[in-house]
Amino acid sequence: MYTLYGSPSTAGTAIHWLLLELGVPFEIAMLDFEAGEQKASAYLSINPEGVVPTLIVDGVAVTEMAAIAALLAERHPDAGFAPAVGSPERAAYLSWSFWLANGLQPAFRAWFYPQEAAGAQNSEAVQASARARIEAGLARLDAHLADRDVIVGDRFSTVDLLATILCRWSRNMPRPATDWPNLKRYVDRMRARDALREVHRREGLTDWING
Ligand SMILES: N[C@@H](CCC(=O)N[C@@H](CS)C(=O)NCC(=O)O)C(=O)O
Repeated sequence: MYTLYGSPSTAGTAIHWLLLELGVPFEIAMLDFEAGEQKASAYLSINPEGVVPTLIVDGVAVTEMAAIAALLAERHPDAGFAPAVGSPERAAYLSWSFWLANGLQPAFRAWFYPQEAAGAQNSEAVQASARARIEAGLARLDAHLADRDVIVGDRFSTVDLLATILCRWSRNMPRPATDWPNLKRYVDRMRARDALREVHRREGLTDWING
């Protein structure tokens, strides 16, 4: 039994979606961001950054969305959500996972929390730079997907899950991911997945999922 600490429409949604894809038993603790529950000392003791997601695995708190996704894929190899260690696709899997977590995701953090980088007075400049980084990242994904259905190899992996969630975060931006034609087709394929539709239902998210 896993316990996921999340909050609707956040990085926690990615792990919620993955748990549904895997069909494993889990319970979920939804934190109230309005009430600041993610910064309360009880939660900081399991996630010192005060962010979601955190997944409790065998009594141990695991943090970082991409790390949790890779760990779950590893713990449930029959699902085939990560290429096996030593397989030809493993390098691409690691590179894309780290790039999404370390390259693209921080740009979204800057877009949604622009005051963090240089104070509220510089939010506009931070958002402008975040937007440029996000659009460059989306263009890179779009080019990669020109002749492919998924990002790594020929089957769905946790890289697709991370990429799809980041694409979703762009939905209200000046240029959302669905503005790029290959990404639009890709996101539409992901939006047809039962577990992604189910996580929207469970988290009460009504926008984006139907295009
Ligand atoms: N690097 C972290 C970032 C997670 C993150 O930024 N989560 C956001 C929601 S998408 C959050 O918890 N924000 C609340 C806050 O910063 O107070 C991860 O990948 O898990």
